[in-house]
Amino acid sequence: MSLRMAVRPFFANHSRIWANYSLFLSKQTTLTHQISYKFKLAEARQVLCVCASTSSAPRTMSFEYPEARRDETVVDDYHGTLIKDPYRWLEDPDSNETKEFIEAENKITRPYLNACPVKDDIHERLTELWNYPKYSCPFRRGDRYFFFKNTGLQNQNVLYVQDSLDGEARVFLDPNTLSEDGTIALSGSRFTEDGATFAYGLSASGSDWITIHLKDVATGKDYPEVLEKVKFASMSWTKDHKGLFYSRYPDQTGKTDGSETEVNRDQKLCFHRLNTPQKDDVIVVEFPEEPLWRIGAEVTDCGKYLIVTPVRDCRDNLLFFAELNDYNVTGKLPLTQIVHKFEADYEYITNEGSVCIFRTNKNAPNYRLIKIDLRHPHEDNWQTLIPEHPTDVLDWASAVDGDKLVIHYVRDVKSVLQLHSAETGDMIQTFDLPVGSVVGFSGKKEQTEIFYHFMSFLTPGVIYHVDLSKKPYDPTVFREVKVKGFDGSQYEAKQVFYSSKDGTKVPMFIVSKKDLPRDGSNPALVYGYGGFNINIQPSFSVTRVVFMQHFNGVVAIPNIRGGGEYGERWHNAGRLLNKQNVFDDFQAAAEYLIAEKYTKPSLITIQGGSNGGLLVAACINQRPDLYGAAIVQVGVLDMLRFQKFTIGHAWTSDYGSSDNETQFRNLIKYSPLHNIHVPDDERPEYPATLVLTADHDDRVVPLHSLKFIAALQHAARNSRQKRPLLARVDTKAGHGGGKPTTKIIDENTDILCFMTQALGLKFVK
Ligand code: X98
Repeated sequence: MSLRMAVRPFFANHSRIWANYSLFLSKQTTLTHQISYKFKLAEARQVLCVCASTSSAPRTMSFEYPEARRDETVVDDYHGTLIKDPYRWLEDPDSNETKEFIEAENKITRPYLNACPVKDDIHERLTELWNYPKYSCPFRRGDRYFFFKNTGLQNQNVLYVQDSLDGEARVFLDPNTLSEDGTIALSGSRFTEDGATFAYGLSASGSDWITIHLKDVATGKDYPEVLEKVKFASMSWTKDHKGLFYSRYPDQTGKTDGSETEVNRDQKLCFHRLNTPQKDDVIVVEFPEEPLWRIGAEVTDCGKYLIVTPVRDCRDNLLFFAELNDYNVTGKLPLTQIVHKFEADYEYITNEGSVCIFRTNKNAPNYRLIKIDLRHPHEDNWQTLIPEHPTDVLDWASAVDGDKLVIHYVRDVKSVLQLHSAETGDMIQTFDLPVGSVVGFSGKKEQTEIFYHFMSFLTPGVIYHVDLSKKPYDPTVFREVKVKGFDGSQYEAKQVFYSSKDGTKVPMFIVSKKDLPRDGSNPALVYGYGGFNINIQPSFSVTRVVFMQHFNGVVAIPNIRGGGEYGERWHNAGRLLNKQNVFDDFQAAAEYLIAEKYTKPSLITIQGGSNGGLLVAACINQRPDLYGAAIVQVGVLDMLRFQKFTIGHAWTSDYGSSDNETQFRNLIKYSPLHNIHVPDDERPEYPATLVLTADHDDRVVPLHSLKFIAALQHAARNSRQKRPLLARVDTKAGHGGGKPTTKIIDENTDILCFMTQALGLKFVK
């Protein structure tokens, strides 16, 4: 699985999109929060905060922050600098003290959100608009077609099967039947090439842990075995359709339900034979000297090789292959190493005989396709098939119709889709697209048709079909979804390029109703991510529609550095010692919106999740004057200790690590937890801030949010801070992937209510 798939399930507003639509970009593998300590409530200073009515005149409401115990004795020595960590105790998710802190936080947040006078209107409108059918691209496996559909408000998408494209669709797998509350989700799946067997991952409560189940497609019955301890898994079937390569972690003591914080180490690549117990599985690849590596693997299209791609962090992989002479795999596979250094990405696309096509950014920051002959794999023999484009990023490639490749480029953040020859690399044709994103694709080398799924800010979804057996290759609309109550013609989406602090031009999408006044009176929601080579392309979001339609809101999405919008250079310009550029770009976006009179500081909400949560939290520390409200979702907020929990160690490729002195000196400058100020005469108060996390977030463990809110509220307590600083801690939920629709709607209702309350917004019916 590629990393760019892996992160996608997070995004609050994008999570459904990726869950619904992006399952097929990478051959169906899923794409894309003791009472020894006392709450001294009586001692806590009363905080006055703004509570909105349906008019824009604010009302006030008072509440008290829980006082979290500060343990001043916890002090770490980082290269000679002593740093206190008074809320270290919040790192234990199981202690009563932590549980009581969470309860106390929810206890002040819930009444504040529930007091929003238009809460029911917001919830009702979100629910109404959400209730439209969502489809994935259909895809053929064996003699059957499959597709995912959500009728509108179903908690989880349902997988359907049909004998032909216009045949009757029957439910194949309905995850909604697996739990009462929709908290069991499908997470990763793979059919055998003949379509006879379906391997599928199930995750509970939003955790990254999955169990793999195997279903006989003809009968719909599951095989008896269940594969456990699986996380960050590649799944790839042998071409006899009986053996599955997958990665798993060793048994570990303690919980593995996603509420634990232990580092994930010692992943192994295993081989499972269908209809046998997991205990008989064999380890085929392991790197015992490298406990933090994850091991990706893919059986080649011809079935003769296994491509093995170990990853140390969140960029660059090594490259090995093994010959699969027969599929009687009984132990370690003899590997031939092709790439010896972590210095670039290599992603297998397809092969003909021993010649494989890879997508790589080696000597090509915008990516290129290369051919490697496994008989002579030395780099000197590699050939470029499609050279790096000077401006467009080669985002993904997929083999279709025998000798062709569908290539997805990102050009100035918009999708470009092309058909190329796999022999020569030459372009055959471009599939014209409006401004927007290709969010799903299906097609195979042995098939003569493709489907692709287009989406944009104002287009909920169009699926196109192209028959490659007939020239000209004209796309036809296979399916188009409409959202009742949403008329795209009343809105406009544009892209601007603004100057950041150092003069860098940064693209930004701005979406709003047409003809909004440009007098600084509109509320604005500015969303950013800025990391890990990830692109934030246009997508349809019901929550944003509600904000635009009922609050006359302006949605702004700056494509700040750290992302992959302009390839590896854009990523490099926003990582490690360059991370401050990411925050500068985001701040410059807000300044642009103010200068251009879209909005004003007191009406700006900034929002981001995960790495984007870090972004938002760093920005409220650095420029509290620039924003009225901040939504910090599942953020990485303790930059000195993130590497010590679950998969955090993998993020050092973007953040560096406090273990390294130079990197420590950089991290301490922006780490949200370590840069909180007491608002006083010189330092402005914080924007109203809502910090969101969940009990089964094992990607960014909740302790980040808990320590941050405790420290923020401590700073506010004896200060001129008036605006609310609150935390919302969800249960039976994780980083975002697989979140049931009811929970997504509830969360987005709370976010819009928080903004309404904190900024004194008016809901226009
Ligand atoms: C990760 O941490 C990616 C973690 N991750 C993997 C691999 N597979 C995954 C599958 C599902 C979910 C996460 C996965 O590393 C994997 C497996 C084998 C080989 C290679 C990869 N990411 C970062 C993240 O979530 C951003 C990019 C993906 N962050 C949260 C960064 C900061 C906050």
